[in-house]
Amino acid sequence: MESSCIFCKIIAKEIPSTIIKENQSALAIRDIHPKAPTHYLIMPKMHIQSIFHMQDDHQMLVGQVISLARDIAIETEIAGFNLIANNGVSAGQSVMHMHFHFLAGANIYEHGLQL
Ligand code: DGP
Repeated sequence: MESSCIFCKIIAKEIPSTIIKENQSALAIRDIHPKAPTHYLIMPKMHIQSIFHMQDDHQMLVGQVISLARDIAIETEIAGFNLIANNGVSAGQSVMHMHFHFLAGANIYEHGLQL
């Protein structure tokens, strides 16, 4: 736990959030400023700043983050979803605790972005 990290405080239940689902290593909450009809944040419970800071022995942990996204998609019968991680301020990261934006219910490619 990083005492100055807002997501660590959410994980510790010191700050309220709407919890969607969790597993041993990961937590999914509703984004406070949703950008899609379904917008969740899926994060490791351990404080890792971003993918830049991921070490090889975090691979299982990050796998469990992605597994949580899969479980939510299957259990809620979502037809499709995007999983996006902003890494670094220049890529739009504002909360320095690794997280994936789980987006569903709208096509994120309707405004020019092409991947
Ligand atoms: P990013 O910009 O990729 O670091 O995304 C951070 C996201 O976190 C942004 O979509 C808003 C969300 N967020 C920030 N503070 C809180 C909070 O206190 N609670 C919740 N549920 N979401 C938050």
